[in-house]
Amino acid sequence: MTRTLAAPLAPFADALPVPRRLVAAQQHGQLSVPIRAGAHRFHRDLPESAVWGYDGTVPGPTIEAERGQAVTVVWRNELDGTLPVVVTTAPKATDASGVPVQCVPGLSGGPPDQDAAALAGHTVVHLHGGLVPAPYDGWAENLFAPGQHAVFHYPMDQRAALIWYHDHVMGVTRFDVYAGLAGLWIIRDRRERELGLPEGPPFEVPLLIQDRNFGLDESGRLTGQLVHKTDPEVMEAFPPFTAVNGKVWPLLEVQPATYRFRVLNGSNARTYRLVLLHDGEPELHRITQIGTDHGLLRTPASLPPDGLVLASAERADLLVDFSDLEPGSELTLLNTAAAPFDGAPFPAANACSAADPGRMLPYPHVMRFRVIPGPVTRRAIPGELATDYRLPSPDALAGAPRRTIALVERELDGQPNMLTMRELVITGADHTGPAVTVTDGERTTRYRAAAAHFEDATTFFPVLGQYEVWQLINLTDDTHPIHVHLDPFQILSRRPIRYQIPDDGIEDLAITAAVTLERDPGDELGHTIDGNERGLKDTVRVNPNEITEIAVRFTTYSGRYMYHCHILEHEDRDMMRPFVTMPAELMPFMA
Ligand SMILES: [Cu+2]
Repeated sequence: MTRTLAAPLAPFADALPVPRRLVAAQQHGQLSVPIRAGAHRFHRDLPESAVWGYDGTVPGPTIEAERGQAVTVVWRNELDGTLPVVVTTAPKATDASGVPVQCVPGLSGGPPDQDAAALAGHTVVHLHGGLVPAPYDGWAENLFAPGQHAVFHYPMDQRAALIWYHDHVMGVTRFDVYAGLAGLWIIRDRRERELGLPEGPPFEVPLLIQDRNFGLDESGRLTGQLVHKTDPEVMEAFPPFTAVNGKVWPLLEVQPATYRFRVLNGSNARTYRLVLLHDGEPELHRITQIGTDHGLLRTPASLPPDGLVLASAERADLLVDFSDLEPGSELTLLNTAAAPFDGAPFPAANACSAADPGRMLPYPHVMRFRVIPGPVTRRAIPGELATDYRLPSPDALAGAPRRTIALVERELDGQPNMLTMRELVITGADHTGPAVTVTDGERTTRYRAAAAHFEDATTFFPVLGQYEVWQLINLTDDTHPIHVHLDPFQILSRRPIRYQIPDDGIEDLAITAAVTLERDPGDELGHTIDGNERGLKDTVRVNPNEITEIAVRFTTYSGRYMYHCHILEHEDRDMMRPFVTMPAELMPFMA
């Protein structure tokens, strides 16, 4: 296996673009965003790519809102033509030289998917991380066609955070987001301003990270054509080129100052583990994490020693100190996470040698920072950040409803495996059919599957105002970022498990598995909750050989929402389920 692949594009050649800011207060909270086909250049040496974008741009404009000031957006679908992405499954997983086909540009002999080529621009917009009434949450089946529009009201009655908006169409979210339909949304509030955090340019910079692949012409030159390529063994797309704010491997000139980076992994499937290198050595001490998915942590957190892990849809609010660096100093942000990500450790000290085409990480580059002359401004980091939340006490959770979800992989003949979920309910000893058993010391709990597919009947009816504990059991070999719409949650625990699944044990509802709360002998994961995860989250990584428990409380809005894996290829292949939040007074009347 080749250890390195020559990059067909020069790294760190383009300046990092910053998406246009759309400040809601300047428009009296009334925004109108056209959704359009456009052209976008992902790298100075690439021809323009046809894209779909909010306002025709990739990424869309960054919408900035104030807590407590509602924003209305008219999302106007002006898409014309068909999906500007060539979708293909290559006939083989590796090329003649043994390199995974997903690491190289072009179609690798795969036929263009004709159904994808025929997709017209039906869309629906989801504000990920938004505390939003159900009619405006972007239900995956409530589409608006080209020429139609949707008027969505966002109360913005939630704490300051970096959230984001993106397409959420049933079955094709992976193509629509890949075509460009994603943008950032920042909510600001008084607490952040009290802390004197950088706000706006030049010291607050959003970084939206997404991997992309492109076509090749007959002479082997890169075209700008966006290509979504999978292979017979890997159903997720792991494109080789990392774009930040729409540029492949960009460069940002920084003053010798403290910067605030608002980071989002907006990739379809790839998880990043980010390491900052200076002269070949990791310098993670320059980075302090102050916020996560739903805003400020209680106290600043160091990054985990291996680097900052962000799965699809996870966010990080970072302060990075460049103040001691001489002009001309260069620091490089690298990714050390191979794909598909399974949580396996990789020491930051080895980041220089993280390239691994065999594990679909041909180019670890993400971006580079170059220090330019300027006033030295170093910002003290407050010791206390948020004071408005705490982990629910054991008392508060004692009577909480518990819900159990198994993440499973179903093998299918002649097509890639399907990653789905099973909602499990406790069953009595008299239940004789297939069951999932979970053994914790002396106690064994038996479950049967109550739902397997998105369109199966709803089984989750959380009551507003009441804490619930959701238990996610991972019976697959990969890490899944599970996203719950509406209110944020907190991670309670990650516990190692070993399990056995008999042959053909994963059927629709006839699912059989024996889970034991013990470490598997081959398991090298820490199953820790990192300091930077001890905040308000809306997406949690559930690692292999692990049960992850979260505490969630829906507070404000009743209605039909979704939870799902945020690997878009999984979400589109049915790793998504509904839930309905209800006011307590209505529960006695539910049939
Ligand atoms: Cu998944």
